[in-house]
Amino acid sequence: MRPGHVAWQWALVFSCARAVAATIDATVLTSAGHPVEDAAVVIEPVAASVPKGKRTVTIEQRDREFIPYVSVVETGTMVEFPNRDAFKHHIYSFSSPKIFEIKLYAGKPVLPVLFDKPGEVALGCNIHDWMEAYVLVVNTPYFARTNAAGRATIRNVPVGHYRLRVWHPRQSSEWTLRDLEIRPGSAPTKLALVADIHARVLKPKPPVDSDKY
Ligand SMILES: [Cu+2]
Repeated sequence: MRPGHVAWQWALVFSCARAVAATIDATVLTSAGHPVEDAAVVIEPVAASVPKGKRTVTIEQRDREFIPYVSVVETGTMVEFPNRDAFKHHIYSFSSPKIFEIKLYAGKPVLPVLFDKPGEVALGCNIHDWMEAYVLVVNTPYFARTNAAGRATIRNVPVGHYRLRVWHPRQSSEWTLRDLEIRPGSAPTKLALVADIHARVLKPKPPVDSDKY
């Protein structure tokens, strides 16, 4: 095939993708109007299945905390848990979508953990009681996590019918749900989403002692 032909094909694919996909610009607020950080904004197709991406994401153990506090991953994602501290962690989950533990380890565990079922997974550490983090496993590649201003941007969402969900570890009620229709267009779809969510409360941790606990 001539090189010029290939270039033309790619140009066509690119322009089509631009025409039939949209950007969602969501802001999550409490009912009192405060921005919510670390909320998952998830857009699930109602009917069509979407091609699965193969990804690996990282949840660090640093300064005796999990970073980040909330991760959103597509079903089938591998998660690595590198320990950046100078002492050991022993992390676990008892949540049914993914029950596992990585016993006392330093550095990077040999194998990443496969999150192969959708649902909510709470992480803890046997050594450090205050360590907590959450993994939300979803059947869609269209999601984002809100920043400190409560904003999350999801790009390249194809035109179609979706269910939009907002989730947070400290929500008072069930998922916030809304139907969403994505139409062709270049301007971002702006959504203001109000959810019954309490801000994260950092659990107190003792100073590092001589045993590097
Ligand atoms: Cu720990």
